[in-house]
Amino acid sequence: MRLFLAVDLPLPMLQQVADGVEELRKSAGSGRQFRWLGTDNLHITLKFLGEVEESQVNQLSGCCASIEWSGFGLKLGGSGYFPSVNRPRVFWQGFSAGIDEMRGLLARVERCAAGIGVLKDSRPYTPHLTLARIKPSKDGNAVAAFRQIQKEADDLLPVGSSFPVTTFSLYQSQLTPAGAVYTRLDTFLARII
Ligand code: 2AM
Repeated sequence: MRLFLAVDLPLPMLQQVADGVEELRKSAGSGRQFRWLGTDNLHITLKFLGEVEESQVNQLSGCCASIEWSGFGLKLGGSGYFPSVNRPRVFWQGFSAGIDEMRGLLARVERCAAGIGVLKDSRPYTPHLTLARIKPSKDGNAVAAFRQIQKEADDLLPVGSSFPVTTFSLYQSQLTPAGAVYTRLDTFLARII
């Protein structure tokens, strides 16, 4: 099974982000290059696990449930592109507070999951909310358009809004011709909220 761990936005905040994304979808025009994500696919990935044997899912869940962590706040920040505005593949909204706490939570997950063969990511973790995936293009004018979308996003999205993180979830990702379908399999609560 293809699995990942993610933190979800509380519903009112998710709706605000989704409303902003809807405006950006319109503003990007026919949006040939941007594939905007809908509310069902907006989440903050904590760790992409990839293919995990079905027999290991219970162990993985047990491990995530056993982690001792305290709830914390995340504050939405500005938007940006991975890997860069010149070669963008992902358009995201970042965070201006709570990043170290997300990293701390990931470190705890990785410490526990190492016992069942889940490897640590070698790249530093940058928490983000993917808003759109971008098809590569050779259009020389695209960079200006990407910058413009970013500027608009920072006006349309709830930048500066905070919300509490008190749970994270284990998701299954199924790749279908119509796009990825994510199904929540389990949810893990902070010990101290
Ligand atoms: P994202 O956090 O930028 O959205 C499920 O596929 C989730 O895991 C996605 O939200 C995705 O990126 C994240 N992810 C991280 N690494 C991935 C990889 N190598 N392949 C697929 N998804 C990955």
